[in-house]
Order: sequence, then C-alpha cells, then structure tokens
Amino acid sequence: SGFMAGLAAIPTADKEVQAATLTLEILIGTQTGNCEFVAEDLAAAARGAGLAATLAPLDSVSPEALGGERNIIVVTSTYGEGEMPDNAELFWEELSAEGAPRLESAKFAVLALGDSSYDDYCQAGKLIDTRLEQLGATRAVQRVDCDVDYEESAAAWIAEVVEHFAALQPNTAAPAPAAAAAPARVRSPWNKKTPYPSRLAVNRVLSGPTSSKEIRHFEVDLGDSGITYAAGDALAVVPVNEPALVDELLGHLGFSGEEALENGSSLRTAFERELDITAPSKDLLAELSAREPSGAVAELVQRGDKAQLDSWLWGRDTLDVLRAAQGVSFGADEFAALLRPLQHRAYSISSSPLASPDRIHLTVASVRYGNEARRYGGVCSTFLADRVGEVDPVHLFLQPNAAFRVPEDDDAPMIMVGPGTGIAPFRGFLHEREARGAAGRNWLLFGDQHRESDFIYEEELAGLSDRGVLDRLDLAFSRDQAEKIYVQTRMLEHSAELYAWLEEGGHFYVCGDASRMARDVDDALHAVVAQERGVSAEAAAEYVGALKRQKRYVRDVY
Ligand code: 2AM
Repeated sequence: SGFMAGLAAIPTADKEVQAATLTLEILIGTQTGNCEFVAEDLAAAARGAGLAATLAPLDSVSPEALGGERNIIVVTSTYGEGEMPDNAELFWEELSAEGAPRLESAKFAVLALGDSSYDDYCQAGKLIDTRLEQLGATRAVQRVDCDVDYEESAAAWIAEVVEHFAALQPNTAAPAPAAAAAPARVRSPWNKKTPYPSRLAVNRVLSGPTSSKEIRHFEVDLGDSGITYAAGDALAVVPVNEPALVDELLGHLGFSGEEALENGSSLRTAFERELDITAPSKDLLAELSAREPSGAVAELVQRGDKAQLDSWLWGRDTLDVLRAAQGVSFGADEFAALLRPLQHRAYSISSSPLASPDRIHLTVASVRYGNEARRYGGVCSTFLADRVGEVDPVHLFLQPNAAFRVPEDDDAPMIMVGPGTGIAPFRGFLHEREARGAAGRNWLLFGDQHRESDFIYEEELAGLSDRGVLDRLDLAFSRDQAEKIYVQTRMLEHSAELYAWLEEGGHFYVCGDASRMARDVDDALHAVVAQERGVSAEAAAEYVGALKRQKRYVRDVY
C-alpha cells in the first residue's frame, strides 16, 4: 500500500463523467496517511453523489495551474511546529509568494488535521485556508480543524462539502445523502481501530552504560499478520500506561479504579489503556483554574503568559498538576472527560523487508527523567523497554511513508544524515540496498554525544563498510572534545564531495530532531550548495528547492 499506491488505486478521472459534472480537485498534504484516508472517503462520497473527484498530493500541482473555475479541496495535516507536511511545502512556497496567481473564479474548502496539544494546532490548514481567500477564491465550506481523533469531524465536513457541491450540480435530482454514499472501506487488516497483537521478540540496549541515553533495539514479530512493510515506513505502537502511575493517580483522586465509566470501562482500564494520563490537557488546566480561582494553576493560566505556563508545565505531568490544585475533586466520568485519548506512537522502522521480512526492527530512545521526588518515563518508550513481558501482546499497525524510500534507481548515490536514533531508517536503507545488490554509493553521517557510549550499531556498520555497502561514514561526536562537532560540521568540512554526490544525482535524506538538527542541516545544505556552485543564497535555495521537487531531498523528522 502506501501513499502513491493508494492514489493509483483510485481512478483520477471518470471517463463517463459528463462535461457538466462538477469535479472536486482534492489535494492532499500528509505525513502519515490519515489525510489520504479522509481524501479517499471524500472522493467516494462525492462520486456517490454524482460528482467527479480527483486526488493528488499538494506538491504535484502548481498554484499557477489552479486558475479558472474549479473546486479546490485541500486536506492537510500539520507537522513539526506548525509546518507544512513535506509533500505540501513546495505548493505552499508558491501559494504564499508575493506573485501568486489570483484565484477569483475558484471555490475552495479546507480540512485541517492536527494535534491540539501542540501550539500551532492545524497551522498548515489554517494558512492555506486564509491564503486561498486572500487570493480571491470563494470559501465554499468553512474550514474544520480536526484533533487526533479526527474521524467524526472529518466525516461531518465531508458530508457538508458533498452536500454543498452536489447542490451546485446542474440538472441533478436531490443529492444522495453523503453518509449513505461513503462506503465503509477496509484499508488494511490492521489499523488504529484494530491494531495487530504482535510479540516483542527482541529488546536489547544498544547504548553503553556511561551514556546519558538509553537507546534500545526492538524486534516485533509480524507472525501471520500479513503486514508487509517497506524500508522508510513507520510503525505505530499502542502503549499501555504504567500501572504504578495509574495507582498513584487513582489514589490521589480518591478512586478505587472499580468505578464504571459511561463507556463501560472501569476507571482503571481507562487509565491504563484509553486515556492520556501523563500530559496535562488544556481542558484539565482550564477546569482546575475555574474550580480553584485563587490556586497556583489558575494564577498561571489566567495570567495568560504562555511562555511562563509552558515553563511551569515543563517536566510536570498530570499528577503533578493535580497535586498543585489540592482543593479540587472530581467524579470519575467528569475526570475522564477532561483527559485526551491515549495515542499510539509512531517510530521509524530500522529494518528492510528484504533482509527481515518477518520482523520489524525499531531503534528507540527510552525517555526517562526525574528528580528526587519523582521519576518519569515516556509512555510508549518505557512501555516497550520495561513493561512488555514475553507473552504480552504489543498492539501495532503500519504507518506507510511512501515519500521516504531508497531511490528507485539503484545506481543513484544516497547521502543519509541521521544522528542519534535518526539512524533508524538508514539502517533499513543500507540493508535494503545490500539485499538488492544496488550499485549506488552510500554515505552516512551519524553522531551523538560520545563515541564510547553512543556509537550504536558500530559493528554492524563496520560490516556494511567491509562488504562495500557503506562507502562513506562520517561521525560527529559532540562532547568528545572542547568544541561541538555536529553532523552539519562534517557536511561543511566535506562540502566539495557532498556537492559532487548531489551533482551525480544523489538523494539527500535527513532523519531525527526537527527543531534544531534538521534546521541546521538544512542551513548547511544551502551553504554547501552556495559555496560549491559559487552562487548567492537565493540561487542556492533554488537548487535545494529543485532537489525537493525531484524528491531527492526528503526528511523524516520529529
Ligand atoms: P549536544 O547535546 O552535545 O549539543 C544527539 O542528541 C546529538 O545531537 C548530540 O550529540 C547533540 O549534541 C546533538 N545536537 C544538539 N543540537 C544539535 C544541532 N543543532 N544540530 C545537530 N546536532 C545537534
């Protein structure tokens, strides 16, 4: 399956559709495939109501081509800190430019997917929605912003869009209700609603004892799931909360855990498996400050100083926040309603199906921090590291990432920048290329704090070098010397060679930290191009833009 495969499965134009038929041009911006699902549902509902529908990634169209009378429907997620998904970046670059075309005759509707625990909630969709209006297009249906549990609001928006355009359709009877027209599709045997109960076959620490991190290698068994994956895909893991934390929280709130919730679960089960009991939700903060207006939480919330609130919340979990509001008590259902649903976590897969068809490998840093009073653990990373016994199932499903793949051309060079756990997909890529006998050269830039404790997969990489698969390995250990050495330091040191690889048709990949590393690596890439071509920053940006357009500069950052 995967993004492009999904698109190919749906005819992009219906030959029998008459010229008078209204066409919805559905443009998708996605990192994980959720938008693709929604877009497919919309297309199906539209066709069911006698409309035509086409589907395409946002980047495949230029705003220049959107002039004239047309119905532009955008379904996009937001990624990182309010950024466009990778396959919408170029579209946005052109749409937001000063010279963007006027779209006076166009109608549009936007569905924005996001995660309300982030500050720039649904930012990509909001930006596109506002900009289309600025360019003169007519908003046919109000934008809807969907949170992590997007299904219901997306379905309502789909119904509204279909109803709106079906009513504009000339010479048709009353439109069929959209809900009836949308077929209940089965996308994959295993998905968010029905994850596959797998077995954790390997759980091994990779980092050394003196490391400040704990990086682990996991292997999950695909058994008879029928799951097929590709190197570059992500695996979603459904965590279970830590029972000790569940007990503490129940105790603090004065519950036994036996309380039955409206949904039929016991409160304990809900705390363990259904609700996010760690990250303080906005609803909970608002409720606490409303109930205890003179309390510490209310003071921070009402001051309206976001930075101050964030800094207070930093390192505090839901239990800490509740402890800071001692005077407030809740009923079981009332409290449960203030929490967000427990979310799966997606990890970049670190294996290749050619080398490991029956097991998916993950490379995950266990998140652990704390102080004298309390120890904290990342929900899913410590679930995998500490709490999955030999017979316990680990529920998972695949999150294809069709944009992140080894080059189709086995001869094309690959440059992979993946410090820390960012190495994960590149381990998969190297296995993939070895298994394919691909002749193209491979260059990995890896790093972390200390060589002694953080050089994960060292022996394996040495083997790949010996066997001629890994042609070049540049290491950047930031704390082994007085000055900081980062992966981008190595890029700049080897500027001429890096540029030569690009000029030979090289593909440039980045995986890992989005906020600092990926940004600095992007700057370094621009600097390399400017220096080696002897051109201005603008010309270098054009060169890098072309790499993106050709899908030769792709990122998997978080
Ligand atoms: P530091 O913490 O020693 O500064 C993985 O966390 C590695 O990424 C560490 O070696 C860390 O270095 C490094 N790192 C921190 N900021 C970075 C940045 N802006 N670009 C690249 N690497 C960075």
